Amino acid sequence: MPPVTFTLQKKDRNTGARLGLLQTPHGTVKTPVFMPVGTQATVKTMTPEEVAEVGAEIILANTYHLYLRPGADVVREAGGLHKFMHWERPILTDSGGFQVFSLAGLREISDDGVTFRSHLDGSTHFMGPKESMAVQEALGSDIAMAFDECVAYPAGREEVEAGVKRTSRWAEICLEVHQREDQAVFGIIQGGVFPDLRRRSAREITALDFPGYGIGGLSVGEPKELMYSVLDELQEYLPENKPRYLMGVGSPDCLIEGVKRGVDMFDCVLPTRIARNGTVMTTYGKLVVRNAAYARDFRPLDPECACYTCRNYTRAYIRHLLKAGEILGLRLTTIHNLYFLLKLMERIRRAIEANDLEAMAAEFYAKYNSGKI
Ligand code: PRF
Ligand code: ZN
Repeated sequence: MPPVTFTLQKKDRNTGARLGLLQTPHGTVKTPVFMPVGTQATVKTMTPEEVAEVGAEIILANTYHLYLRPGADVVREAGGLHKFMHWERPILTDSGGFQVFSLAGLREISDDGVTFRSHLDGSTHFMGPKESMAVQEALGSDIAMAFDECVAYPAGREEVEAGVKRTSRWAEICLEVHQREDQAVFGIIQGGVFPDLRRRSAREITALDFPGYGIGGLSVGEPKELMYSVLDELQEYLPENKPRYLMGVGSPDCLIEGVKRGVDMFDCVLPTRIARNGTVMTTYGKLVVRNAAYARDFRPLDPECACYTCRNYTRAYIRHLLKAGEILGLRLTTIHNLYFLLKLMERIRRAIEANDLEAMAAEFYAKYNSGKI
């Protein structure tokens, strides 16, 4: 048996939405799924028990960060990432491709990989497909991502085409060198917003027959409508029986619109990052709980939320914690935001099951965009 299998359970009648099960060596994940980000082997501010408690079934960690610190060998010696961080559920690791390419000015790309400077101490490193696979094997994630080149937006056709070529070549190398039988490798499709390059990337990557496919190079600054049209166009080039993972996307509207266009997996720092800036997502839209307006607001963050934070604390108290620089404030907003997004995914899955996704989405948007916080 391959280490990771995807079972398509249901297709929505009216949209491209799908319901599925992703089976991994560390358990089964219901899709569509949102993966909280644990870049440095921790979902910032939360214990793994709390991450599970808010409903997460799988988390993401980053090869780039863990390679630099504490180092792949430390994690291997610990018995792998699951043991190291005390999270025994599924883990997906991103390959480092995106993170390394995000280091503007600190990198140099060749056909073999990327030479880059550490954001920690300025030391020089090289990472290509072989190195990325070796690190991800040491980490022991359930799903490793192929090493790709994510071209920034906007970019010219030539640059995007070069990225597609490298991404295809690197994908082959990733498969050639990958050894671990308890770890799956997902390919990544690039191609920017050029329909023919997307099609070419999809053809070349799917020809390699990965057990799942990342859709990279989106949500990098392009208008949302452009991202949606790329997703629309990609659908016919992606095999139905493999999971599709839209990388780095996690705002409520993009989750809903991505699911409608056949996406099964998402990850994003958004819920956890904005939480630490004092912004929370609620049924009635975003709320900046740091604002003075909430100093005497003794309601929960979201009166319709059943998370630990909303069951026990008020906006006024959380604002006070954030203003006072108290760590608990960051924990409480993070718990709420993750619970909120994971509940949204649960609602989406239930709606697909009931052939009711469009109505559910309309109802969600009507409240979320109402401004009646
Ligand atoms: N490639 C990889 N990781 C990613 C991306 C990508 O293109 C993105 C783009 N949104 C986020 N994370 N490997
Ligand atoms: Zn809540």
